[in-house]
Amino acid sequence: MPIEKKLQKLESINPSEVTTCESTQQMLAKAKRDGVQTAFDRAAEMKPCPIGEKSACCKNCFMGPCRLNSKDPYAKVGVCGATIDTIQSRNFGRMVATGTASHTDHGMEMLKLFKGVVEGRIKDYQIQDTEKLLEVASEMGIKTQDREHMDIARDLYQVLEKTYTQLEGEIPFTRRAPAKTQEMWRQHGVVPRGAMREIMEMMNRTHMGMDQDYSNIIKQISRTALADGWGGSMVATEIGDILFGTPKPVQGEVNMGVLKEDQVNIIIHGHEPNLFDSMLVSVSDPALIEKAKAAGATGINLVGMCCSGLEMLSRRGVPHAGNFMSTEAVLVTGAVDSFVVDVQCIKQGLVSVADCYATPLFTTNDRAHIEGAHHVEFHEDQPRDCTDVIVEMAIKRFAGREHPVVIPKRKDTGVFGFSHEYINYMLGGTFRGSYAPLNQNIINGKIRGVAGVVGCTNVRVPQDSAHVELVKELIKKDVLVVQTGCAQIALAKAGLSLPEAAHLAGPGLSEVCEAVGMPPVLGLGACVDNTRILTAACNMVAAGGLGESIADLPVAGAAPEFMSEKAIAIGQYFVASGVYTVFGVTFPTIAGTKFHDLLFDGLEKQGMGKWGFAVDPHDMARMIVEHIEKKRRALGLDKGKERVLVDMADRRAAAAH
Ligand code: NFS
Repeated sequence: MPIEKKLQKLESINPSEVTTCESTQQMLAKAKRDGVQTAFDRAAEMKPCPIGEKSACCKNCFMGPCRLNSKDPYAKVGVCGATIDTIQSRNFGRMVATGTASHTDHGMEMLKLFKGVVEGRIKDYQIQDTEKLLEVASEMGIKTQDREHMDIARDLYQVLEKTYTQLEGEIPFTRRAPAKTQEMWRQHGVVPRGAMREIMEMMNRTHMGMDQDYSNIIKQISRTALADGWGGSMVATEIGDILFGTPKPVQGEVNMGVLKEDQVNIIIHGHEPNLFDSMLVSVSDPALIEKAKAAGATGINLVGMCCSGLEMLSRRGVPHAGNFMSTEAVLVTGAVDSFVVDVQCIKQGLVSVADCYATPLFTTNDRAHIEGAHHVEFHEDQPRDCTDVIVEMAIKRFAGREHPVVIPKRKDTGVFGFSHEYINYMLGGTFRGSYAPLNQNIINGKIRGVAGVVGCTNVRVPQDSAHVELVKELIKKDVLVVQTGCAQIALAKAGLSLPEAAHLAGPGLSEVCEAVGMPPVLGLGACVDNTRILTAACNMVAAGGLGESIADLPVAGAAPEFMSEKAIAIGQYFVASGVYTVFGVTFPTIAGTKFHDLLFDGLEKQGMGKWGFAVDPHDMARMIVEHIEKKRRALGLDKGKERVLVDMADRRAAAAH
């Protein structure tokens, strides 16, 4: 479609008001000149429905939909008699079921690939991290001594398959949690069986006429979410590490300035590392590089976006062009010669933007076609049948580039790839990997606690602003920040993913960062890698001195710009695991209702974590710091100064002798 035909009557958005990402601002201004519409324009025209926003609408049967939109949420009930608490909890449960389905389905695809590799059917991928294979296998009770790696891997497959299919009992990774956390789960009957079973039951219990007591529905909500965090997502991370390598710190470049005018630019956006890994092979093929040169390019430039990009930024240092709210804007550069997607977080609006700049948009996964996109299906047993075609099409588009190319200059550097294994090594040293030094620094108060700041960016918040403000505030208060997902790119663009950013932290945290040579903000990978935070929390409990369960730790989580149902599932598995979790933007319950109070208070009384909500990142930081201090007091750490503890300097001095 010619650009002139594109929307004439755009609601006038001011780029600097809707995003703090300079490159995105520049591209939105260009999009306006080009007459191209993006999600930012559509959001200005689309007011969120206030009833749906608060989950006060039930459309689970056709006697309705029923809207409980009176001032007093208890003034009305649905046609069947469903109360506001039933309606909100059912809606919340379905969001958690959907988010869990997304992560567990992704994890299952990784496991299917692993199966193909260990059975020898898939030849293009190998086990790249045998150390991790052995670790996870022995953790799962599989004998590893004097055995072939492939035999061990086959047994591991059998065990991990239960994450999905187990009809009774407890899924394998739940035994990773501290004993006291597991006990608390058992007491509430929320230890998950296989994810398929839990999602199925969640959907059934939210059907008309089923579970109609919010205090019972919440149990299935927690159980389903735990099947995500300690199930599907954890499998995706662990199998990803075994097949593609466990991340170690690597320097990488982020922002739109990673695109190159004189090269064939290919962007990969989505979630599954297999597609990206095979694309890396294709773009390194000398024959294809030759073809690109024959077309006048100096080379082929492969770049990631969103979680796919984070998988490869953390593992291989592949450049990253931006997060969720920049995916349309990057096409406006005119520099993208192929835009390739697989699953999740892919806006349908990308098709028309790509169309405006004659960029071919490829869908590659049978689970996610988009009307109007080119579908070239990716199969793991013949990956290059897909990836080579994409490279060839990109070269063709480069040769015939018909739009002027405008690439924002901004490019930032950061250090990424802090797996929980590496944190162990980094803080504990080569021969004595341990979380003890982290715990010691928390106990002595140099680090007050740890906060996970994660999740999406959302058009309803000036892009990146809440992430950056919140993280700056937290590190200033000596809270170590760990990150995953799109949040991580927001901070990398702000320059906080470098060890040099240590001076922005409070005196205690900056001292530790300088001693270790680490940034005050540690990027742990994609969104499924939130499970690295769970595992790190388990290690902190195991290292001692910070209580017996995850709920005892001085830690908290936040998703200040969330937008997806996956984020709700993640939030709930953190809460059910014992973590105070604060969301921004909006929250799908009505304050003052019984279900809302259960999420924001009652669950903590049951030994879990609880939800928090604040729009302003400074409020959010204050709530998190208060919570961390509350946990420190409960652990008796407020008297910390009198204790004699070994700090990093002492450890170094001791090591030198
Ligand atoms: Ni996670 Fe949000 Fe999507 Fe990744 Fe980005 S938007 S919930 S961070 S790409 S999943």
